[in-house]
Amino acid sequence: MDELEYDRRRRRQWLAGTARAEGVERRTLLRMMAAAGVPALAQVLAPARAFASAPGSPVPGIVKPLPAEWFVPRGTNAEMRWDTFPPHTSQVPAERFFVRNHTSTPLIDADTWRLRLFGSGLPGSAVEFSLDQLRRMPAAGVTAIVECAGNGRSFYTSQQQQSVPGTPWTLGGVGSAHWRGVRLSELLHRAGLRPDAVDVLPTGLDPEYLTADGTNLGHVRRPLPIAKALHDTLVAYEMNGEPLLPDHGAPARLVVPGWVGVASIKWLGSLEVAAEPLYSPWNTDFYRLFGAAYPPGGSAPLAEQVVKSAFELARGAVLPQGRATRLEGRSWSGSGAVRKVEISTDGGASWRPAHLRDEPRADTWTRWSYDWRPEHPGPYELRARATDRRGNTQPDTAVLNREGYLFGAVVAHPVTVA
Ligand SMILES: Nc1nc2c(c(=O)[nH]1)N[C@H]1C(S)=C(S)[C@@H](COP(=O)(O)O)O[C@H]1N2
Ligand SMILES: [Mo]
Repeated sequence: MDELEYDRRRRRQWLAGTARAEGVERRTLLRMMAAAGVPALAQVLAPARAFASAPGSPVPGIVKPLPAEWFVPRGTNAEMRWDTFPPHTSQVPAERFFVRNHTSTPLIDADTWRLRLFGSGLPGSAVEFSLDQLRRMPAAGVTAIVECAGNGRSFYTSQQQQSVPGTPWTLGGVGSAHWRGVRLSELLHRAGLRPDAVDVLPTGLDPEYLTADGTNLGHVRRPLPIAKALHDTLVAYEMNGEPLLPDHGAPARLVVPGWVGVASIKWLGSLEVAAEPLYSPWNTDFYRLFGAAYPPGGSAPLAEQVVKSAFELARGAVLPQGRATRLEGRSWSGSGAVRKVEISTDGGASWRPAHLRDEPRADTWTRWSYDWRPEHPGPYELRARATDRRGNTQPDTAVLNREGYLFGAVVAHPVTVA
C-alpha cells in the first residue's frame, strides 16, 4: 500500500469537494455541520465521564500509579524509563507502559459501552457491538509496538540544536505488548463492508481536545486507509492477557501494528466506514512532516515508524574502569525486523556489532547486549545504531520537521567511566 499515492488521491477528491474534513478548519466544519444538519459528535458517542486521577498524581488525568522509578511525567503524558526497565522482560507490563493522552483518561462502563459502526462504506444503518459480543467473536492475538510519533523529539533540540514544540520525549514514548481482540477486518465484514469503502475513522471517547489557543478540535480521531484496516489492525480488549487498563484504552482500542501511535485510537467509541476519503486534524495539521525538506502541504500522513535504539542505562551513568560492563538495550522498526545493531563507545568513530539476544521479529523489538571494558577514566559517548531488514539504517542526524516527529537518528548516550 502506498500512502503517498493514496493521499494524492484523497487530496484530489478533497479539492473536488467529494472528501469530508470535519474539524480541519473550524469555520468550515461549523458551516458544513449547519448545512448538513449533522448531529454533534457528542450525541452519537456512548457516555463517558472524565476521571480524576489520585490526588498527588504527577500527571492529572492518568489513572494508574506513576512511580518515579518507572516513569517521567511529561504534561498529560508519562514516559517510560529505560534505565530501570528489567532487561529480561521482553514485553512491557501494562502498569509500566508509557501513556500518551491528548486530554485525560475516561472511565467507561464496559457493560453499557457499545462500539458503533456506521457510514457510507456500509450497506445499511449503524451496527453496534457490545464488549460481550466482541469477546464471543473469533479472537486474534497480536504482538505489536505502540510508539508515539514524537518519541525521541527532545533530541532535535539537545543533539541538533533545533527547537520543536510538543512533548519532549527522550526514548521512552514506546512500548511492546501482546494484544488480544477481534480483527478489524472481521468486524468490518460482519457489518457488511462495501467494496467502495476507502477510509475507516475511529473516534475516541476521551474529552474533546482543545489546542493551546482554545480551538476545539473535537474527539481524537484519525482516518485509517481501508487497506491497513483490513490487513492487520486489531480492535483490542486485552493487553498481556489482562483486560485493558483505563489508561490504555479500556474497554477497547485499536492496535495498528508498525504505525505511529496516534493511529491506535484508545477508548474506541465509533468507527465510521466511509466510501469517501476522510480528514481530521490528526492527518492534516498534525502527523505529517512540514518544513524546508517537505512539500508545502506537508508529507503524506505519517504511517510507519522509523528505526530506533535505546540503551537500558541512565544517561550520565557511572561505569567502572578496567572491568567489563554488559551494556544492554533494544532496537525496533515499524517496517520490519531488525537486521543488525552496531555499538560505538568512542563517539561514533568506530563501530562493532552487538550480540542480538532475540531472534529478530517484525512485530516487536530485538534485545541486544555488548560487553565493554573501558580502560581509561573520563567521559564517553555511547551510541547504538540499528538496521532493519528493509535496509533502513539509523542516520547520524534526523531531518528536521516542524512538529519534531520521527526522530530516528542515532542518539548519543553520555556516560562517565571512573
Ligand atoms: N482516544 C485517544 N486515542 C489515542 C490518544 C488519545 O489521546 N486519545 N493518543 C494517541 C497517541 S498520540 C499515542 S502515541 C497512543 C499511546 O498509547 P498508550 O497511551 O496506550 O501508550 O495512543 C493514541 N491513541
Ligand atoms: Mo503519539
